[in-house]
Order: sequence, then C-alpha cells, then structure tokens
Amino acid sequence: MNTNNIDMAGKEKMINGYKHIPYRNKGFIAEEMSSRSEDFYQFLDSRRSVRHFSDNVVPEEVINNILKSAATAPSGAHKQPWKFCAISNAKLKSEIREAAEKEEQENYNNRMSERWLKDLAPLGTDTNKEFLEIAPWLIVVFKEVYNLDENGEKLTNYYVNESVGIACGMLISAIHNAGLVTLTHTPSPMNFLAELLERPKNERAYLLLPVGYSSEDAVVPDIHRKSLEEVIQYYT
Ligand code: IYR
Repeated sequence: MNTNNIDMAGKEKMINGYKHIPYRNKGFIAEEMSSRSEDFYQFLDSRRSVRHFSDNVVPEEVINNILKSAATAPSGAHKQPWKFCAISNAKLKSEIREAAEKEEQENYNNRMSERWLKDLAPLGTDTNKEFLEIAPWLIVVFKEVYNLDENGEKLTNYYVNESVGIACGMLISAIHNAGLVTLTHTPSPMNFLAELLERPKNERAYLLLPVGYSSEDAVVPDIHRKSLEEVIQYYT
C-alpha cells in the first residue's frame, strides 16, 4: 500500500436516475504535493514553441498516446466535440504546406495590419512554412460544431471552442511530455484543411500542430513569460 495516498472512496448511487460510481482521488501528503506541483510547473515552463524541425521519425504509437491524452479533456455536456487528424503522408503534407503558404502570403502581404506585423517581428515568422513538410507528423484538430441524431437532425454542441481549446492545451503538454516539440500554427482562413482531408460538414479546422524533434540548428526567440505577479492575483 502507498502510504502517501489519502483514500477517499465513496459508494455507488443514482442521481437524476443515472448511475454514479465511486471515484477515488488519490491525494498526496503535503511535501509530495508541493514537490510534484513545483516539478510540473518547471517542466511546463521548459516548453518553447519551435519553428525549426528535423525530419527524424516519430513512431505512430507515440502520436497515438499523445492524442489519447488530449482526448481525456473535459467538454461541454461530455460531448467531446473534437477530431484529431494525424498526418505523416508526404504528399498530403506537401499539399497542406502549399495551401497554407498561399494563405499566409495573402496574410502577410495584404490582410495583416502594420501593428500586427510589428508585433510578430520578434518571433521571426514569415510566409515560409517548410516545417509543414519537414516535421514527421502534422496534427490537425477539428471542432465538431454539431452532430447528427439518428434522424439526421442537427444537434449543436456546447462550449465547443472552450472544450477544444482545453483539449489542445492538454495535447501540447502531452507532446512536451513525450520529449517532442510543436508549434501552434493557425493559417487563416483554415478551410483548406477540411477540403484536403475530406472532413465531414460538421467539422471546422481549429488548430494545426507540426510535431517532431527540433533541428540541430533550431533557435527560439529570446522572449520571456510575464512575471507571476503580472498573471496571478490572490484573494485570500
Ligand atoms: N498565421 C500566421 C501569422 C501569425 C500570427 C500570430 I497572432 C502568431 O503568433 C504567429 C504567426 C503565421 O503562422 O505565420
């Protein structure tokens, strides 16, 4: 028996006529809770968005574990309104790169304001999206804006953006945990992804994540996170 675990088991019961089963929250003793939460913060703080990828292979099993982790996210009314597409097919990756670069050329040259371009300058982004071909995997996250019932009637989902956003946060953490890197890429508009991947009508592209190892010569911008005082306010 692990003496660090505080056992808090309940009993099965009915709520609104639906069965509820006991859930054991395995807590930790105070010191372990402190060290685990500190270690987890340090671990997440070591993540960086990376734009320079190597083409080293990543096993499909690892991608599968990462995606299963993301799919554990909470969602509005437990509708799980997401679909994760994992692409390693070279032809598809090239087609996605070509279509993304076409949109980005329009973005950088015509659609983005002077101020937006100035805000992006420190990040070193441009219209070249070669990482879309070089990274061994592309994960495209789709949100399901509705589902169809057995009669083909539309059933809208709840808090879709919040639910899928939370799943993406967990996805990014799972990628980092596997020792891989990624980049939250949002070519805009993203409709071309649903077309190229032949997705059903109820799905909209939400986020595109290249996944792999950073290249030998990868660099990241010398930028820093806000201080904890700037982002945390206590009311005790
Ligand atoms: N989608 C473009 C532009 C871009 C916009 C923001 I806000 C960023 O943080 C980074 C890039 C691109 O991917 O280059």
